[in-house]
Amino acid sequence: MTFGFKDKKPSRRQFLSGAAAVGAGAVAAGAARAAGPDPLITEVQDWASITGEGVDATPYGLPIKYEADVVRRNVPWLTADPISSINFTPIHALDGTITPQGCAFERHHSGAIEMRKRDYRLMINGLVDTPLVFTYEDLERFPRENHVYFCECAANTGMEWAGAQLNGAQFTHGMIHNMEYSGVTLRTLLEEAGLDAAGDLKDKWVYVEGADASSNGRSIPMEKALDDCLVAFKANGEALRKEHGYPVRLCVPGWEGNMWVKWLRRIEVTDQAVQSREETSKYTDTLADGTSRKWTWAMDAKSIVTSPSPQSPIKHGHGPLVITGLAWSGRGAIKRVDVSRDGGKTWETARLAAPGEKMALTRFYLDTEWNGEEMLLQSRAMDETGYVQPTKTQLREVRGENSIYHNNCIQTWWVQPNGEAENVEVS
Ligand SMILES: Nc1nc2c(c(=O)[nH]1)N[C@H]1C(S)=C(S)[C@@H](COP(=O)(O)O)O[C@H]1N2
Ligand SMILES: [Mo]
Repeated sequence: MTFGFKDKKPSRRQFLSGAAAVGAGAVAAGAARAAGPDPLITEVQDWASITGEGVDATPYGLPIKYEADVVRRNVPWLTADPISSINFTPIHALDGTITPQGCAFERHHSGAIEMRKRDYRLMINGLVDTPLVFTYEDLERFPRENHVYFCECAANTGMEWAGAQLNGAQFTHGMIHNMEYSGVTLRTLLEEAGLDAAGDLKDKWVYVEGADASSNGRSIPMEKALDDCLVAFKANGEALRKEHGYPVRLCVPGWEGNMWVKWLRRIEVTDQAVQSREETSKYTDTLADGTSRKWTWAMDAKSIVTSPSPQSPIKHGHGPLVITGLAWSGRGAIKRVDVSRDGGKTWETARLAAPGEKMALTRFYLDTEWNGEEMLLQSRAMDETGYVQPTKTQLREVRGENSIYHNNCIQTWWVQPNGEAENVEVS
């Protein structure tokens, strides 16, 4: 049985009461004051006249059709082909901190592959006492941990170096997601293989590699591998989606997304970095003098106002306004977020929805008033190391304009009197 509501066109009467409600909102804290009978209240609606769908209509639920625009989006001109490409999380439309897998950005170098759990093998080799191969079931028998971590592609905001470019938080800052992962620590698996053969662990590395055609491979210092890396097989409580590396991916908390190898197939203990393509010619920042920064793994503290923003304009009238956004740091927990409405001249400290957690997204709110004045909206994150998110000018002074990766500068949205917002740059 199918069941659908007719899309209701507002009657003239509704329109009038709706308009009156906007006026009332200006004085009465956003609550609509009754200005006449509202047919949505006084008339029996379709949804109260017939029954809804039964329990088995949707064995695995999808978002309601009215939210169909809250989806990942790609910018076709950025890459030559969608197989080796990226799309963006609709951060302008989400709230809280957890990213649903269904709209979490994807970055593939050779497309998202489909692998059965029974075909999954994970090899540990190199400088270990006993080279080992694990099946998926083997991994499930080690002690498990749960952690919420953000994963940010180093290229996030990379198009904005030269000037304001893409009009929406989804496109400027949407190469990020934040999920609760369940899995086994990399340390547990390395210790199972035994590290005596590696000798002094201080100068040792692990090389991690994916099973897809790109074999996306990265060298990770042993210290990080033994600290907090997680071999994950669940995200937000359910199996990883194929886009995110089903059945097993690596989480490298706080470090650039490229190191979070999906479809993880091999971990090799080595006595030097492999200097793979992904850690030399790619994911490296060229400075103004043509030299490159070496090993830029951690994602520096960053924040973004997700609403209001170009894709999330102010549609209500004057009066109460909730300004909200996200902050994160690859070097620890977020301690404070400030919001400016005048392009960085004055700042107000925002309310953190919950105390910042290490290497995870933090939601901030500024509960304020807006009466149609123009705003140059910015946010500025501070993390527990004392680091303060830089302005674009400060970042350019140090890094020049040849970079793509690791752009964590303060973003500006110009909010106009009609509530619409635009990506602009203030120096
Ligand atoms: N095997 C494999 N792992 C990979 C990639 C890939 O193409 N293949 N892309 C990397 C890059 S560049 C990023 S930013 C993250 C993106 O993870 P996501 O697709 O789950 O968002 O995965 C990383 N791991
Ligand atoms: Mo990436």
